[in-house]
Amino acid sequence: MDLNQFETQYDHLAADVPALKRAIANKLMYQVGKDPISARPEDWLQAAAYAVRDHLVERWMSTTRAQYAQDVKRVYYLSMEFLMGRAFGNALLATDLLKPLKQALSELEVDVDALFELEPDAALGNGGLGRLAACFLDSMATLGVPGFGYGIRYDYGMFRQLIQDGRQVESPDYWLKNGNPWEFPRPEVTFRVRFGGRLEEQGSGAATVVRWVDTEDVLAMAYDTIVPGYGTLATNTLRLWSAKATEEMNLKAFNQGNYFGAVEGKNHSENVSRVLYPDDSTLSGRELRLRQEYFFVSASVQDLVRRYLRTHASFERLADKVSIHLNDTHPVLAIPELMRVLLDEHRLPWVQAWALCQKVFSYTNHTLMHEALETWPIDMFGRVLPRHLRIIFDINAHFLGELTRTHGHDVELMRRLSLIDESGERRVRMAYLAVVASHSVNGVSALHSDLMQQSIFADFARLWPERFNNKTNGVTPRRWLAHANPGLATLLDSRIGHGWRRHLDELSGLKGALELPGFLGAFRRVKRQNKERLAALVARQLGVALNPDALFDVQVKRIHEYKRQLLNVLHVITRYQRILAHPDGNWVPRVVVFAGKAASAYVMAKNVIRLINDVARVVNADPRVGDKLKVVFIPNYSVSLAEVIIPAADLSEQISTAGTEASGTGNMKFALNGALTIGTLDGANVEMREHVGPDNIFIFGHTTPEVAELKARGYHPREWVEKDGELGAALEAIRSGVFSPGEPDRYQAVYDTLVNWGDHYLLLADYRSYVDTQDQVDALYRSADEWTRKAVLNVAGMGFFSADRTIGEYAQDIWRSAPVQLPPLRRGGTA
Ligand code: B1H
Repeated sequence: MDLNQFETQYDHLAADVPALKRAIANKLMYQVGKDPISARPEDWLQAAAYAVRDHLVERWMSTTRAQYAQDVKRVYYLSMEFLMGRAFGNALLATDLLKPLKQALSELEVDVDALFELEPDAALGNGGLGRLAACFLDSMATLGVPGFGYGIRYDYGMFRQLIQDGRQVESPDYWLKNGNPWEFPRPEVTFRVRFGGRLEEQGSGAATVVRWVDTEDVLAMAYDTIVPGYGTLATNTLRLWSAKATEEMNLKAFNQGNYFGAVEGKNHSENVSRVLYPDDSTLSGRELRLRQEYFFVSASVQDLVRRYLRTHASFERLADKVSIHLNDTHPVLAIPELMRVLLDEHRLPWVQAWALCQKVFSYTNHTLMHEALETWPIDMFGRVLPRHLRIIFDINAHFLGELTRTHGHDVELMRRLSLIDESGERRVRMAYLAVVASHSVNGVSALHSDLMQQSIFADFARLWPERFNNKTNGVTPRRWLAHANPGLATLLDSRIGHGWRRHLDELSGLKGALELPGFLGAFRRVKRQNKERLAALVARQLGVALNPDALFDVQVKRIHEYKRQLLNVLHVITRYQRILAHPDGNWVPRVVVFAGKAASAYVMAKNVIRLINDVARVVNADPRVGDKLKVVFIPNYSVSLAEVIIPAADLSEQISTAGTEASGTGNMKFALNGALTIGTLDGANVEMREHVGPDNIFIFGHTTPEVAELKARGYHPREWVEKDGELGAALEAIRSGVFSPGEPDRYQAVYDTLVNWGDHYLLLADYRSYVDTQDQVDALYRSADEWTRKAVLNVAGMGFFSADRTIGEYAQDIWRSAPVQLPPLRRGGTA
């Protein structure tokens, strides 16, 4: 059909209240198929979501058309995780439909706020890495970068955390049970992904042709979600792959008359997209995980090559039109997969295929922790992906050959740099493959990028210094300020205008507002309302009453030893013991909030959760304590919960051992919402100190070089206990069962980890400095205006930490991609 004629055929959507009411009523009737008499709130939610989604579709079509017309360079962001959270609020922000939609729904007699709370989070990620991918999608769209997210449409996302008798219990997150109104299933976009089988070789030498045969195949089917930009027509696409059994799979067993066998086999092959691995910063090393990684990168590479070939006759311009970004090593199989497609399917010579790869790929490292670095045993790898193992061996041979030419026959150097670790069971080093194949390798904060070049990639950084760079993380101000903190957003609008949503640097204008009459008070009132909102949630969920005037001290993130929730607990216990010693002291009332999930197999992390809950139970029930101290563990930390907790925080706990947290992004979200940080000089905290000023952040503890020195000297935790009476008393309370009177030795292992087994993360060495710094926090909180001034200066200094800044740097330095050109957005939505 002729486009111009088509344009006259469909409804160009109006954004006024009557139009929205009509649209919702129509969706409820014709799409959800419900009579308003019997419609449940879930049905209204779906109807409203469809009505709003329609407003994004037109933008989506015009962006896609413009991308083709302008033959833009596309950026493919490959990630095992996209922690998107809820879509509705974000879509309303992008379309500017929040107000009329609320009006329309209330005229339809639907409770709007309850409706929003019904939407499940898209929790297709663990923590920071997955949420960063989501913030990056938002910024790519907002900046007009032609970006595609590629990942897995897990049937089960991050598990739901229940707390039973103080302990974490996992329950499956079947987030799709009511359907997902935000996705477009694309059954016609389906690719075959092959596993197993064997190799057949024909010919010899350079003319060898390798055929990969007798494979077991799975189909990858696409589901698309619109990613709207803010304040622009530009939209992007998140394409997630779901596994479907092949036709053969169904037919084979069916023809053998084995109906149940057929269905079982189908289930088995579809397992590959069943569930997200709930490990954060650890490698599980299971075969299904390797299959997941290959499944989604194979489909993605096939899809992007097909898209490229639609408008190009040869691969000559591939690197001008395609960037593939690897979000950590999880998608690194995209490298041998692209090689396979170019070599085996398009018969490119090795040298040309490899040159293309090196121009197309770039890689971000997110952790230096040994237990997270992916390596796969050769035998498992060869069984699942024989062709790719062969390609990796060939890449290694070329690489080591080149190394010999430039550095002579240095066996030790070759052993260190080889893509295959031969020190024990032979394993493929995925991070090394990423470095060798990419033109850019970046870390996620200045400190982390330096450490990365001094530690895990030291040899490579000497070899190819120009490849390594830093891109300090950022967060999207749309979700983490405009959406999560409407009170502060409104206050900012009145003082510095609306521009900060797209130009976060404009927050620096707040410095000028500091002296204006009434500003500090207004800022405090917003914080107070956010604290009341959180207190209401805690009362509802935990039955604990919080005093909104207390200092809200918050640590929310994955539970991990390196993040040191236990150090926080030690401070809480010390505070408790001090209160008991001086019950009539002039205490600054404090509420200590924890939330976070532990990997299901991480015993120590689960112990920490239980300890927090035990401490909370004892402290909260102690009549001598009252409002002076309350401790809560809020179950099931998630994006939507973070949106309520973070705006309510006075104090943000960012207390990892220096040198262990690659960046952190929660740290940025808290400061952006007016919390002060207590933290170590770790990850992006270092740069936050520079941007908010050293007087406006509480820094404590050993620095990275000091940590190294302490360890080199020989760290003896016992010595630190012996010289600090308060520390000894806190530890003794844990050991002797003060918080587990029914089972006094419940926390013996926790105690031993710290005192007898080496205290790997130096909690005891940082304890005194931490507790003394907490005393300074109290002192400052007593002067409300001084505290608020510093809180405002934190907000004012957060401009740098916008994901827009980060993505601008990626686009310019790494991807060399230009924005798509589109007409400006008119209010009301379309071009
Ligand atoms: C981060 C991970 C991670 N780093 C393995 N590494 C995973 C590693 O499923 N796995 O196997 C999952 C996740 N996640 C985080 O990335 C860092 O710890 C944070 O400091 C950083 O802010 C975040 C984003 O860069």
